[in-house]
Amino acid sequence: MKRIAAALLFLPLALAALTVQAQEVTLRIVTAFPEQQFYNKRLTDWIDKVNREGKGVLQLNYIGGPKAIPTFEVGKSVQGGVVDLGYSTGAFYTNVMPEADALKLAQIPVAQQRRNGAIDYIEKIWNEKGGMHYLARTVENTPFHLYLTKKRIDKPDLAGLKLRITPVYRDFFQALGATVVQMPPGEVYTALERGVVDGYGWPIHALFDNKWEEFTKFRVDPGFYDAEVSLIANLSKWKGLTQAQRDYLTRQALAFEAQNEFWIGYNQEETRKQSQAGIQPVTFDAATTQRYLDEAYEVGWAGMIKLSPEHGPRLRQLLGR
Ligand code: 173
Repeated sequence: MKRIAAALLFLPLALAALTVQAQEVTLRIVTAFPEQQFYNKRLTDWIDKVNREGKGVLQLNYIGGPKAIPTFEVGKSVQGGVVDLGYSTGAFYTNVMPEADALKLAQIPVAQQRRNGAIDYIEKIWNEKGGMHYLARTVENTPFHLYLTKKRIDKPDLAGLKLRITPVYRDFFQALGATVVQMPPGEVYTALERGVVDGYGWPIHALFDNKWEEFTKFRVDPGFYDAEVSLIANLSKWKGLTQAQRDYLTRQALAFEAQNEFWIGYNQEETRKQSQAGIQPVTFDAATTQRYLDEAYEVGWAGMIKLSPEHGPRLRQLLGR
């Protein structure tokens, strides 16, 4: 009897300890970008802040990059719940759903996408087709470019060139006559070193993170599309969080998203570094430049609508200008 009474005495304490634990959840997060890439510095700074301010509510456990989960598997891993959160661009998880690659085609800022219903529509697709919750976009204001290792071009004709791509650039570079080969960022250095490719698609920034300037002679201007990198979450995990945990993560993710003007200055700096490294811009006359850009979006949307007749047209309305 005495023992039971003693046990009962401690029951509330034990239960209280359990509830406190139940209120703090730890989520596992991976990045699709190579370990040394600057994107991950911004990501881990954000994770540190989330962990500092989220004691007793929510903590993030940074698993790392492609050494843990290969770049093109991050989306699948989030979808299947192997990890709880992913940091990736949509082009890396078209194996989950083709619509993932549509975010690059946005011509309005993400803040406006939240107001005009684009993000609600994206959330619905990501839920239904990806088993994901779309948390936040943390890269925008960043065009992609074509970079060349040896041969200069004087018009937008890529015949005879073999280019490294991801789904971001496939339709456009092929439409201009290139031969394309897909590879994750982590394999590009070796491909350049071995002369396997004559160039590659990549944003205006983060070339130095990967030391590709060693093999890069030309950057074709103008840039096209808008690079997107986002935080995505496994949907069942998300739904299993408490309201307070969801609110906390949403607030932190939106604060991260609100920092995207950072890229404007950063990209100017990176462009300057490229010229210092001897990377020469290749430009076309005004009419050709306009045609180049128009073609990028035309074939980009045509490709998206072909892959997703169901969602492509609506995405174009919501994300276009
Ligand atoms: O080129 C790429 O690897 C790619 O598709 C991408 C997309 C967004 C940001 C950085 C790279």
